[in-house]
Amino acid sequence: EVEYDCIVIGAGVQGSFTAYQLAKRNKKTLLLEQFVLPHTRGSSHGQTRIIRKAYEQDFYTQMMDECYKLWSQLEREAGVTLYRQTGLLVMGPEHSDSYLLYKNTMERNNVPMVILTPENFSQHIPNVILAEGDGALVDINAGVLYADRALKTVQGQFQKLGGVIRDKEKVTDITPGPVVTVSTSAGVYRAKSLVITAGPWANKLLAHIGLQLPLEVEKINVCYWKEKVPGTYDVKKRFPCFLLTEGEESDRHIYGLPSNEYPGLVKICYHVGGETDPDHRDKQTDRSDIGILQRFVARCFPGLIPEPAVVESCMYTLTPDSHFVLDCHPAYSNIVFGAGFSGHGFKFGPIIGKLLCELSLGEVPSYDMSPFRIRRFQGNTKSAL
Ligand code: PYC
Repeated sequence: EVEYDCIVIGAGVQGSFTAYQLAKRNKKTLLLEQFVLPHTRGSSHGQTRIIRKAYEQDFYTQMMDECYKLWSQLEREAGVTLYRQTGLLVMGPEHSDSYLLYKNTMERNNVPMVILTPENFSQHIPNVILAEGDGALVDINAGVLYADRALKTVQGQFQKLGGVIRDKEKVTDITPGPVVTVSTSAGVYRAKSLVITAGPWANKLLAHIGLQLPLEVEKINVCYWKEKVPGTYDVKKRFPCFLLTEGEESDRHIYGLPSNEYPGLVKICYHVGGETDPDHRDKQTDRSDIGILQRFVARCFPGLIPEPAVVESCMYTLTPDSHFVLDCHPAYSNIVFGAGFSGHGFKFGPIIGKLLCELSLGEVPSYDMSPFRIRRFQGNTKSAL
């Protein structure tokens, strides 16, 4: 007997939104999670993430249009606040390829923005030093997503729609076929289709169905920096999130969020970590980024103590080009997977959920999927972030 229309493996942000979308379409759905929920072992925990339309590629900017609407639909449905507008400050060498790609993509797609000049910068963004030669612009509607709350909300809505979540059940085997059988540490389940959204465990799961993707798992140090005067960089004062665009120097892979989750502490992180095995991540701690961050904070954020006050960790699963993987198994079209969100996938959760739901139902997806298909790995790749 087939008990479910669909089984989703992995209850992080992408799996939870996929399960929710399936339940909205009246599909009987089981969402499996290997750990007790909520947990901090994957890539969807923590209180905040950045939401933005500022991107180098049109396809991400365009997907975010609908995605903002889906976030606010979920807020209305559940009666909670998940997004707070702060703006996103983008800084980078004014004539560099990466900075110009952000600026041009935003202009081309009519993303509301303000371009700052070295003369008016400190009026708009007090207590930040703009590096010599850097351009600066603000993606006005960008802001903060309340990540833990968002995950809890979408899982709650899924359950309200009749969806079943089973946590603390590790998948031990997958048998493909017109009916897919999934064995876990606690039971055996059968469904017409399967979605795998296992974050850093993607390749461990995909091995059961004979697939391996070019993914690298990294452990990122999530650093919080103390304000000398509490409130200087606070979300309540609309201090923006920020990111530095790509460039020659190693300190370009930096991003930050205003003080919010921990009052008086600003999150500023380096977007590159050390390679890790998600099952042994506690053993591996690469702190070579901390010095880069300290020098950046000392130079550009005079209102912060240049020593991290709290360091947490988060896992990134990177593809060679930093673009997501959203695709079907080449031999079994009823097995779909989302992986390799490369440290920038959280904000896309609602639209990824919709796309994986469409793929698993055999429908034509709402967006051009060519940037996300696995066949691109057969050719050359280029970085996205
Ligand atoms: O995608 O905006 C983003 C982001 C910020 C930090 C990590 N990812």
